[in-house]
Amino acid sequence: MIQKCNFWFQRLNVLNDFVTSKLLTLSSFPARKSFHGKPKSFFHTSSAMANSKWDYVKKFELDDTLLPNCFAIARIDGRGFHRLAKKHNWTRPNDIRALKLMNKAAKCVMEDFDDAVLAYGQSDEYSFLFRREAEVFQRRSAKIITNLVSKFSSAFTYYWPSYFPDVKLQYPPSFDGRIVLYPTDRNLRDYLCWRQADCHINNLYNTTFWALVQQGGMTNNDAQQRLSGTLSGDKNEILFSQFGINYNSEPEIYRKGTVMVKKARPQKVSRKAYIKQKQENAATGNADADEEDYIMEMYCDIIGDKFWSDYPHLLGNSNASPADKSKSKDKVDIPTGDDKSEQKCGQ
Ligand SMILES: Nc1nc2c(ncn2[C@@H]2O[C@H](COP(=O)(O)OP(=O)(O)OP(=O)(O)O)[C@@H](O)[C@H]2O)c(=O)[nH]1
Ligand SMILES: [Mg+2]
Repeated sequence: MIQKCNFWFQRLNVLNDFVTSKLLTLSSFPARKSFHGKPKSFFHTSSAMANSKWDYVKKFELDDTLLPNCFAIARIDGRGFHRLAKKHNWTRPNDIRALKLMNKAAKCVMEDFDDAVLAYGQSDEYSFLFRREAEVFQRRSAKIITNLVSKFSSAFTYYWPSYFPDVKLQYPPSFDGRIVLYPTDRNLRDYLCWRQADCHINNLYNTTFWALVQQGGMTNNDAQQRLSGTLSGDKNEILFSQFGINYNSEPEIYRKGTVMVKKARPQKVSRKAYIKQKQENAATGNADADEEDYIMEMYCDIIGDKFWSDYPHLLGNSNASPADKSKSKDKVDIPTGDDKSEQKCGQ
């Protein structure tokens, strides 16, 4: 009996597949698409039943929704860029082509993610700030970071020939990525201070180290010994007295890293309409000037207060409650406590 049932189920499945494929080839038949974009079966039979039997596996997936009302920083970092730099003969300690390529990839990410309002990059890393109210991918952490890191990697590879026209890319580069939440303005600003201070410390060390090696003729080991235990004043002094280099005159992109800021949209224009307009401008004609305006690229200090008072829209309003933004349709009168009639209603 069971064997007979199985036999007929199999027949029905074959018939189902046949009818579905035939109907989908007829242009007059509206193709039914499932959520995932695959054609749905015409009949629901054992395969659907079997699927529901295995549905429980979805329960193993963990919820990774980012907490509401927090800033989210997505940071990417080049994997093994020490090797990538060596393999492609990047100039030491800074290769402007590599830094500009990183900036180009970061700009692609900024264009792709409306909610990324600021980015900060140095060396082989970039941090992207998502505003508190970001709703991208329903704030699903893995979905955001995987899409972001894959966009960054593909842009880095795609635009490589524009920045290294004479250097063939030897192998596909990759990046890691993570998202960290910051609940307060101060926490967020301290995170960015940490990254910019890191840029300063590394760049001062590397500039002095490579001056000792390239211009001073020292071995790597000797240069390392020479710098061991030195403070930043000592390194400035070595650069100036031995090599005539004033560290403060070094290019700002090396000393401070790159900051990208999305311009505040004009009041009264919805975020969606603003972005759409900017994208249309970029696609038609006046792209360069407009795009530059839309995402500003700067090499400036982000540790002090000036940057934050120049661009207050980056932090938004930390006291705004999501409840304030709910649609007025859903508004209900909430008893205030001193309203006697409301209290009566509640009795
Ligand atoms: N020559 C040169 N090297 C660079 C430049 N930018 C980044 N790098 C290299 O990239 C490295 C970045 O540091 P890390 O991220 O700590 O090192 P990594 O090799 O990428 O290692 P993981 O991130 O742990 O995979 C630097 O140490 C440099 O070797 C550049 O402009 N010129
Ligand atoms: Mg790295």
